[in-house]
Parts: sequence; C-alpha cells; structure tokens
Amino acid sequence: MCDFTIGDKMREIVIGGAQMGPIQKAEPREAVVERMLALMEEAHGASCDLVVFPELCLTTFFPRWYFEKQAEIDVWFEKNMPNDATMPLFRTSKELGIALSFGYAELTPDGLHYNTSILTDKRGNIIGKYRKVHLPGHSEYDHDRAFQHLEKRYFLPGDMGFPVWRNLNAMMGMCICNDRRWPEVYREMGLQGVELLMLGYNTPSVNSQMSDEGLEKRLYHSELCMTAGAYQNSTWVIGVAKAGSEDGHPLIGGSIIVDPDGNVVAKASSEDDELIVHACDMDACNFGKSTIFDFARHRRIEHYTRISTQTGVVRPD
Ligand code: CDT
Repeated sequence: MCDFTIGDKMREIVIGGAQMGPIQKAEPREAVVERMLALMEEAHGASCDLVVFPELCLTTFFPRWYFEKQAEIDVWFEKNMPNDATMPLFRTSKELGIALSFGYAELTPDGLHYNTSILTDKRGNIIGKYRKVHLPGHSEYDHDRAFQHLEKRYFLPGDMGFPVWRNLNAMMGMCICNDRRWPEVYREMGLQGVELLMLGYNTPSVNSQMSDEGLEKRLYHSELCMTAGAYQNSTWVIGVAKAGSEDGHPLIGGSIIVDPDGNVVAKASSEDDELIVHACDMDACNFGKSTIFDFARHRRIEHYTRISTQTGVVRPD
C-alpha cells in the first residue's frame, strides 16, 4: 500500500484548463466574467470537477501600463472576493458543482497589493489563497525596454509561502506565472505531497529586452519548466494562459496539462478562450513519489544550505 494514497477510491479529477483570450484595457470585469461563465458551462458539459483560469484574469494585464497616481492603480484591484462583479462565478461553481481557481489583483483592508490566486471547493467556498512570490520586471519606467512590465511597482511579494490544500480528495497547490520558472516553487509544494499544481500566466510573446526572443522560444521555456516541475515532483501541473493581443501587446498561449511523468496530455491550440480537458488520476503520482522522487529516502539536505541562505551567485575565487 502506497503512503500517498488518500482513501481507497479511484482518485480521478476531470480538470479543465480555461485559457482566456485577450482582455482589452477598456473591457469591464462584467464582460470578462460572462466569458468565464461560458467556459464553466463548457466545462460542465465535459464533466469537469475543477476549472483553472489564468493569472489576473479579470482585467487586461495592467502591469504593462505605467501609472503614477495610486487611485489610477487601485482601479485594477479587488477589495473583496467575491464582489459584485465576480459573485456569478461563485454561484455557478455551486450550481454546477465545479471547483474553481483564478487569479486577480488583491487590495487588502490594510492597503497592501498582491498578485493573488484563489481556490474553491465544489460549492463555491474559497478554501485556499496564494500570493505570487516571484514578481518579475521592474518598479520604475524603463526607457530601454520595448514595453513595460511593472509588477515590482504594483505588487508586494507574496507573504504566504507555498501552501497546499486537501480538496476533491487530492493535495492541491498554486503558483502564479513567473513562479513556474523557479524549481524551488515546485519542491516547496512537493515536500507537502502536492499532487495537482495549478498556475496561470500572462507571458508576453516577445522579450522586451531582446526582440529576437520570440513566440517559439517563449513557448518552449514555458513548457520546459512546467514539464520538469511535474516530473521532478511527480505531480500533475495545469498551466493556463491569458493569450492573444491585448491593445497590440501579444501574449503567448500554450496552456497545458502535464502528467506526473512530465508528459503533456492536453494542450491549447489557439490564443483565444479555449477549454482543455483531461481526466487526471491522482494516484498516478504515487509511483514517482515512492521511488525515484521518494524525498525522505533520497534528498541530501546537508548539501542544500545555499538554496535557502543565498540569493545571488557567489563564485569561490
Ligand atoms: N506575468 C508574469 O509573471 N510574466 C512573466 C514575464 C517575465 S518578463 C518580465 C513570465 O515569467 O512569464
């Protein structure tokens, strides 16, 4: 009997990755929520238990725009979740019996700003929250870039670490966009037995600091880090894009569902609203977790001190 089995029922979760096409700067939240509801209805038709939406999925990817006044910034943030605009998502979760995960910009009662994702159960109750730890980009206007990426201006780094939650009889965790490029993120959750790791992303199709790094390479790197993270921690990974051209700024698609062997089992083909679906057996995580990636038997933490005590490179010369 494997240590990782939770109960003795087949632990299959039908997962929908709800890629979203572009959201223009002028598009109101209510219109976006309508699009999300249509994807949830489609997911219901495909018998999904859980639907995963992208990072900051209620608005355009506003960190590409430079704002100075706090009031101009705060319009992109949600002070409450649920709120009037998003309540239909939670109602529909309960009506259809579908758990949800989606990303939004969070403004706390204390006035703190985070890039956040939430997870619900199948009754639309929020059971998990994650705040993005790895904020890419810069905090001041950068004239040397082809376009701006001001996440460090608008958000604080997350203050919750990388928690996991038991939901739908599986261990679930979340991270957000740039987090997916850091192996420490997967391992933090791997060490808590994660079986299903959800993430959303807004990734520009071109590198703002190197114009010949285009769509093909960006898609390759996105898939590379998610498939590696899945394999090295023997977990399902669901990576969901906001894609397409937002006010002339293209974002990659390439949403995928990755199995615990690192195989891509479902992949989006468009840069629009598109649902990808796979029936994911959580027990497929057991073999890797109890053999080659049995952390308790094989990890050598006495040699890993630098990982948590040093950020930049220190050469021994
Ligand atoms: N949203 C987000 O984190 N996007 C980043 C782009 C990095 S370029 C400054 C990503 O890693 O995809």
